[in-house]
Amino acid sequence: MKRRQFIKKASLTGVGIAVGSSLSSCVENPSKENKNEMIMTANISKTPIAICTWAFVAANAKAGEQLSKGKKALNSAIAGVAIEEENIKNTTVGKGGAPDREGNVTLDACVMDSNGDCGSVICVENITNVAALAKRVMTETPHVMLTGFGAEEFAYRQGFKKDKLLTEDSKKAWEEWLKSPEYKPLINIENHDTIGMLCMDSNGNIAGACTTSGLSYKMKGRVGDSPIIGSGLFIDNEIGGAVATGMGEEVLKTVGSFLIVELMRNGMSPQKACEEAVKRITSKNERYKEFQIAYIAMNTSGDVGSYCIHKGFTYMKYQNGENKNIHSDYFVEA
Ligand code: SD4
Repeated sequence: MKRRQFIKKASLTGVGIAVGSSLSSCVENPSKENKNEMIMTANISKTPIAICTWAFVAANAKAGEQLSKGKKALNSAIAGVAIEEENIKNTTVGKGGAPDREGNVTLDACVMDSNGDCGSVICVENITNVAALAKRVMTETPHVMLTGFGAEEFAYRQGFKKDKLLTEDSKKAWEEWLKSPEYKPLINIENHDTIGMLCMDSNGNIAGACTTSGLSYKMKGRVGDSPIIGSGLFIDNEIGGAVATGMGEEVLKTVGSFLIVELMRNGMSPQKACEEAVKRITSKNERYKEFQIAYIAMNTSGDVGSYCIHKGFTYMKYQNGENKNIHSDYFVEA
């Protein structure tokens, strides 16, 4: 099979909404959980950066605003992605997310902090802010992952409110799908809205969050890459971080985000590392024409890169008070 490769240069499209541009060097009070980190990084002052998958202008602006106020990277990322978790128009994240084939909305999320700690929740029903819940798993339990009912019960014990995630619109769309329920676990551009976010705070620390309702009309119990540390998200504060969106099964097979961080460790730029991770998939799976995968990455110098299989993926970058939507380079034109 002949493969044609079209690589386009990234271009900037319009500047998004303005957010607080004055960069504060102040940091949050050190708590028990971040004391060591604060001591290690006390003298470093960096320009905060937030990047996220897709054109989530408000979510990235929120993270940028938090970072500019001196908030830590992880809390800023969680505040940013919460905007999409609560956005009922987004049909692949949080409340309003498309359900599985049986009509249950089940959410997946993970977070990773600059000190290497992480938390994850899988297949959670009735809770909107699952990235915040993943952080509680990280800080309030001896574990990394909680699934299903266990995660939901833990959420209530932590004070999270029970919410109805299936909205009228997503119920109607599911009922429409049920009329001819052909299930193709393929993912296209319209079906993509998972938010993965990486933040670098004014201490130069990197953390991230990834949150999704997964594939629309997935099999009951299906889990993709998004809550899996190393696949949907990975951070190494000495190197950088990466997040993924797209066909989770393929990201899982290549442990995509971990791969990108390791490639950066070996000297690649974020851009080259994202390209290599996408090519690892396209060189092994002829069906890449039928699904989309996109990665974004950032290193400790604040360099950012992105690459995807199909033209059409964009990402947000906040820096110095500007919140831009950027077209990613891609592997194939269509
Ligand atoms: C998944 N990676 O569950 C997610 C889907 C996604 O935008 O990214 N949708 O496989």
